Amino acid sequence: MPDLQKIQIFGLGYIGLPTAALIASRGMQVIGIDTNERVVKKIQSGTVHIAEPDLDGLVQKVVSNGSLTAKSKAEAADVFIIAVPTPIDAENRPDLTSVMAAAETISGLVKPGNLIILESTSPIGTTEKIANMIAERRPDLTIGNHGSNGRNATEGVFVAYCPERVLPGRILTELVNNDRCIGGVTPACSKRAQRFYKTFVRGACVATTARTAELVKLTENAYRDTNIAFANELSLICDRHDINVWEAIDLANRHPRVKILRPGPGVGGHCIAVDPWFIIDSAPDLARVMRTSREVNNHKTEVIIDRAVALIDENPYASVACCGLAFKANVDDLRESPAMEIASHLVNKYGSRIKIVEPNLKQMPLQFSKYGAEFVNIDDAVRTCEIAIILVDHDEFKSVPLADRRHLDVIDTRGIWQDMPARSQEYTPLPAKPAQPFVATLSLTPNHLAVNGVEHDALSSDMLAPG
Ligand code: SAJ
Repeated sequence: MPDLQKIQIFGLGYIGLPTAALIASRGMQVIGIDTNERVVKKIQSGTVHIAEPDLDGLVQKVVSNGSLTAKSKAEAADVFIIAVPTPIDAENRPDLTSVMAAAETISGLVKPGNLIILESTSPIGTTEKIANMIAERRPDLTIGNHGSNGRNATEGVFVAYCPERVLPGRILTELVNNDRCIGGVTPACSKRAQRFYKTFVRGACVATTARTAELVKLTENAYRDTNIAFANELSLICDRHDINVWEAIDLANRHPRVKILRPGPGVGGHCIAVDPWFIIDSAPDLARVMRTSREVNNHKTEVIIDRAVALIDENPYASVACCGLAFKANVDDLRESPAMEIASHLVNKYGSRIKIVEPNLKQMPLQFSKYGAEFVNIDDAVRTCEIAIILVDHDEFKSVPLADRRHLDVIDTRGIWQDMPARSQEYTPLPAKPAQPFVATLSLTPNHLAVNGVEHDALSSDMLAPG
């Protein structure tokens, strides 16, 4: 495709770098732009600054064959992709500084026929904002269509939103195989962007409007956040009633239309813990479930901190292993990680009593060593500690044999060591609030079950069999 040969990607992070490497591996010339000099140097040397399966080998290959180059300064290209961070500020409002800075740079370089794609998670209306900015800065260009004048028509500039939806840990596979949702600011923009994505995406590339695509991206993550909040809320309710939440969820999930997610120490990562705020900010009076879900998930982290503090205070001579810092299993990403928040709290309070285990990092964050915490591997942690707090379900933790950890008092926020003896079960039941008593009169005969006089179907031996 001669008009889409030189691709420039702004932002070489968790999405930009894998995308750049993948496109480069398909024979296009790719330039990656990053404002961080250290990142640029690292990629120039063919190495990577993030842990993601198979990314190191791919980057090494495309840098050494010259198809991917990392730079600090942008230049002309056929396609510009913006994959820079869109954080939230202290009031949970989207901060578009990096996106608009990239758009500003592009507005100085763009030529007729070029395609500009926003991939960063963004509030509704951002892609149109970029198109408007380019139209303002460059009155010589039309947006999303052809200029007039018949045979001498000049092509316009095409602007589209195409969110990434890849799962960290599976990025290179999902970049190719996931369906993409492509929202142009005009139908011609969607078409041009579709044509581009089809050169390296095997999934369907479905066209829509820019605003719809922006909302779809946010919706996917808000949906997941809400479902995790349900699991986290359920875990607290189970604790109050002294019911094993993992067992309750496994049993409920045997219903063909129920699929409860896993509770944990809260929700982390740069996406799910952040994106719902973009919707809430856009419609604060309407987004009630989404806001509550965010609050429930954040509250779960505080509950775990309180439980850990109570257990450590009860055992004043115990050493404590904080197992995991990443925001989820088998990645090295600490962004918005509830495990980091919990470990930081415990390190600040208990200093050298805390041992940090994070198999995906070569060293622990500096702030931990300042307080005397030690960085150890999981084997040393279970051997030398009396308490373990499981914060992340890394494979390395799951495979510790029961015999090696039987002596530990455990708070297992991920439910990975459910075979522990009863004394170190995950949850200390929460104090119960006075509740309305529920009184049921049961009468059960081999073929009849009646609750408060209402007859139910006969119980079969299948229904009573253990799971
Ligand atoms: N988590 C739970 N319980 C669960 C599932 C997840 O507590 O049952 C927690 C994880 O431990 C983690 C957080 O949620 O702290 C998020 O992890 P995740 O694996 O659900 O998602 P991310 O943040 O790695 O990636 C998400 C994905 N979005 C959806 O699944 C809807 C991914 O497809 C997106 O591309 C990505 O956000 C993104 O970049 O937006």
